[in-house]
Parts: sequence; C-alpha cells; structure tokens
Amino acid sequence: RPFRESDWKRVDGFDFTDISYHRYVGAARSGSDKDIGAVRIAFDRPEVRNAFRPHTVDELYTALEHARRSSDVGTVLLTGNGPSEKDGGWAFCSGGDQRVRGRDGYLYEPDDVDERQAAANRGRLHVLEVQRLIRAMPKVVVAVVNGWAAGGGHSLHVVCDLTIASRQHGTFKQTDATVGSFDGGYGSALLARQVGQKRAREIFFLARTYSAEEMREMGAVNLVADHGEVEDAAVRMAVDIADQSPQAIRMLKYGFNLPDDGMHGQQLFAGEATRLAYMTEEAAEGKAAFLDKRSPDWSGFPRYF
Ligand code: S0N
Repeated sequence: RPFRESDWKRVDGFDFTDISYHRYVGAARSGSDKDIGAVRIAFDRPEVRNAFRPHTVDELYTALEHARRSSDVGTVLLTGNGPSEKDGGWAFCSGGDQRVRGRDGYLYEPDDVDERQAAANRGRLHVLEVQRLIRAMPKVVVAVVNGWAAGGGHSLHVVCDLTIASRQHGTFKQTDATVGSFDGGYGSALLARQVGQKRAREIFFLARTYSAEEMREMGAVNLVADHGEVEDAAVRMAVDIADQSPQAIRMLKYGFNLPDDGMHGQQLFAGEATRLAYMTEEAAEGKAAFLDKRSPDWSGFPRYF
C-alpha cells in the first residue's frame, strides 16, 4: 500500500469522519534529517471511490485551511485512502457523491445543520471554494492519484500544483458531462492550459478513460510511480520543496497563477510583494514619518532602473 502509516502522525485537534489528516514524521525515509513540513490529507470514503458529500468538502476545507495557516508546512499531499474493502478498488476521488445530489445541488444531511442553514446551503458547490483555496494557498499542493480521479475529483487534481499518479491504478476520467454537471472553471480551463484545447475538449466531451502514463504524456501528470511507491515519490518531492526558499515558492506559485487568475491572481501576487516591501527600510520610513507627523524622507532610497 502507498500509505506508510508509521511515517505519519495524525494532526491533533480534529475529529474528521470523511478525511484523514496527517503530518510527516518519517525523517529517516525521506533521506532528510530536517522536518520537511509535509502534511497528508486523504479522502476516506473508499467504499464510494472517495466521492465527496458536502460534509467531506467541509472537512477538506478545514484541513487545507489549517495547513495554509501552519507556518511550518510547505507541502500538502492530497490523496485518497484505500483500497475499498468491498472490491479492492483504489480511488483518489470520484467527485460529488451522486447519492446526495438533489435538483438544486448537493444536499446537506438533515442532522448536519438546522433546516434554515440547510436551505441556505442548497445549490452551493462549495468544492469550488476548495479549488480556490488550493489555488491561493502559498504552499505546494501535490495530488497523489492512487486510483480513480473522476468528475470533481479529476478537477481537484487539475487544480493542484503537481500530480503524481500510480502506474497501476492511477486512472483519469472526466465524467461531469455524463452525469449532467460541468466544471466550466478551473477543471476545464486550467486543464486546457495543461494538455491543450483539443485534448481538454476530448477529455470532457468523450468522457474516456486515460491511464497515468497517457496523462503524463499529455502534460497533466508530472510523475508516474509504481503503486506501492507513489506516496514515497510524493514525499521526495516534499523534501526537494523544503530545500527551496519559502518566499521564492510563494512568489513563483502566484506568478504561475497570475495570467489565469485575473485580478484575484494579481491581488495575491501583489500581497506578497507588499509583505516584502514592509520588510524594507524604505517602507519603515513611510510609517515612521506618518507617526512622527513629518514628511517622509525618501532621499536615501534609490529609484531603481
Ligand atoms: C469512478 C468510477 C469510474 C469507478 O468505476 P468502478 O471502479 O467500476 O467502480 P464502481 O463500481 O462504479 O463504484 C464503486 C462504488 O462506488 C460508488 N461510487 C463511485 N463514484 C461515486 C460517486 N461519485 N457518488 C456516489 N457513489 C459513487 C458506486 O456507486 C459503487 O457503489 P456500489 O458498490 O454500492 O454500487 C465510477 O464509479 C464513476 O463513474 N463514478 C461516478 C463519477 C462521477 O460521475 N462523479 C460525479 C461528477 N460530478 C461531480 O463531481 C460534481 C461536479 C462538481 O462538483 C462541480 C460542479 C461545478 C463546478 C465544478 C465542479 C467540480 O467538478 O469540481
């Protein structure tokens, strides 16, 4: 199995039912004596190929947000637990749980929230909020596709920064149109950036099945590894990521996003630039001048060319 449980410690403070959330502690196997700052978030509904219900998405968002706010986390591995005890099948994620899809969106289970809140939740495709969080978090998110990536699960892998797939079980199929749904945002547009327009349209319009190797050749998968080693390969990526400057990773991720993310992308990139600027003497002079009730003295600061 790809998941070496002894290398991971469950993150305290959460009572998740639909996902698992671990922190990497297997320094020896990673070949690094440092904390590599990696966490593993996994769908934990293997009996339905790790389909997500609204509650799953809430938990996924909570874990991702925790990882985003953890200043010692640099890499997030997103994967699926398995195999299914029923038939041994492996899945990364098979998208929205069709059993709880109503006419106006995915249904919250009655005991999840009160009636009024349930009404407000209807029609809310909050997996899109997860997509935006993955896109906006200044960490590297790696999809570890250990089985089926279908429908909204396919879109999640597309949104991740990197994808590693199992040679034997990593299987890709965009079923959105088959069940009358469609990701007209990142799931399709970003896919077209990765594999080209004709291929992306083929993937959505024909809903065919593709192997990990086929997806790698198309440009949507970075690395194909043997099934039992797919998470080790992801950890080795986390080791390499930990060797890079966190500031550089942030600027690069937002730089890569910028052409496709419009003003939201610009805002994220500019926010990081502002954070850097605050660290300069020049910005400190602006603040000091305001507090001293004097005009700022910019004379000591060059106007770069
Ligand atoms: C994944 C598939 C291809 C695997 O086939 P396989 O190996 O033959 O297994 P099955 O026998 O089909 O499945 C095993 C058991 O798991 C249940 N199951 C599988 N997937 C789901 C699912 N998505 N929901 C509920 N149950 C599921 C099976 O029913 C079976 O159970 P039993 O044993 O009890 O019969 C194959 O399973 C498959 O095609 N699955 C469905 C994939 C799918 O169509 N997903 C939904 C697509 N739509 C979305 O994800 C929503 C899109 C969305 O959220 C969105 C909307 C707007 C904008 C963006 C998005 C976005 O995409 O993010």
